[in-house]
Amino acid sequence: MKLEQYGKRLSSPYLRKAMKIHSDVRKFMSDFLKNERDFVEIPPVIISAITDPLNHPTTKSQVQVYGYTYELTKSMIFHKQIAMHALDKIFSFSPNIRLEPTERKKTGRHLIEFTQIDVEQKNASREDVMNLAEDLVIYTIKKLLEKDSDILKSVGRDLKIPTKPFKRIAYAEALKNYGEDFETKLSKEAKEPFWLIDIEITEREFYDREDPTRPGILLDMDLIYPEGFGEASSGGEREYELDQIYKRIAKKGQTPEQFKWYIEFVKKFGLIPSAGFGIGIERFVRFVMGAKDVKDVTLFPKAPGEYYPI
Ligand code: ASN
Repeated sequence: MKLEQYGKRLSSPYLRKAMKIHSDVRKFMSDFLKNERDFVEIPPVIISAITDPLNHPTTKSQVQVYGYTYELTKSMIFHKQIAMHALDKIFSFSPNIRLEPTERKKTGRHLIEFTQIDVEQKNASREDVMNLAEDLVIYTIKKLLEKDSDILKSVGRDLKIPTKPFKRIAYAEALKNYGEDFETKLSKEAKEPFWLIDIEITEREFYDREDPTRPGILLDMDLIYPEGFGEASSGGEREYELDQIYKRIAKKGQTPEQFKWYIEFVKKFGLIPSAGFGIGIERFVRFVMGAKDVKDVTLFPKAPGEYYPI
C-alpha cells in the first residue's frame, strides 16, 4: 500500500467506525472475562525462545538479542499452559506475527500481524471452554448491539445474537459430506456460529490433547462464523503428559530440541491439565461489521506478501 493511500484511508468514516467497534469488542470481552468469570488478564509475550509451531507453513520471524535468537510470538499457547502454575484462569490480548504464504492475502481473513484474545483455564474440559467461548461471544455481541447499534445500522449490518448451544459438527462427518473444502462450504451455508469438533490428529499441533478413548481424534474445536466469514477461533484440551508430548512431536516429524526449554520445563515442573482457545480480534470485528476483508477494519493492516510504509 502506498503512503498516499494509507494517508487517505485514515480519514475514512468506515475505518473510524471499525476502530470504535474494535475498541468496544476488547472492552466487552475483557469485562466479561474479568467481571463475570474472574479471569486475570496477563500481559502478552512478544519474543520467546519457542513459540507455536502451527500446523501450516509460515516463515520464521526472529530477532537476535544479546547473541541469542528469539522468535516473535505466533501464539501464546506454551506460555498459557505454563501460566497455569501461577493462575487458574487467564486471558491476554496477544499480538501474533505469522508470516503467511503470499496467496493468503486474498482470503480476507489473514494479516501477518494481528491480535487474538487467548484464554486458558486450569483443569477445564473442552466442554467447559466451549461453554465459556459461547457465553463470551454472546455477551460481546449483545453489548455491541446495545452500544453500537447506530454504527451497525449505518454500515447495513443486521447482526443477530447467536443461540446457545452452538451447533457441533464432527470433523470426519464434515469431510465426508462436504469434501476438503468443508469449512468454507459449511460457513457459507450457516446462519449462526458453529463448532467443528474432533479434529484429526494429523491436522493439528502436538499440544492439542488426543482423546484417550478415541485414538487419532483430538479433544479440540474450531469456532466457525456463519455467512462465509470462516474460522473465528481454535482451541481445545491440552496435552500435559510428557510421554504423550514426545510421541506427538515425533508424529509431526519434529524434534524435542525444537521445543527445548518447554520440554525442560515440563520435565522439571510438569504441566497442569487445562483447556482454552483464542479468538482473532480483527476477524471478530470483520464479522461484526460484515466487512469483506480484515484489512478494511484494521488501522495499520499488514497483508501477507506486501510491504507497508507505516
Ligand atoms: N490460541 C490457540 C489456542 O488456544 C492456538 C493458536 O492460535 N494456534 O489453541
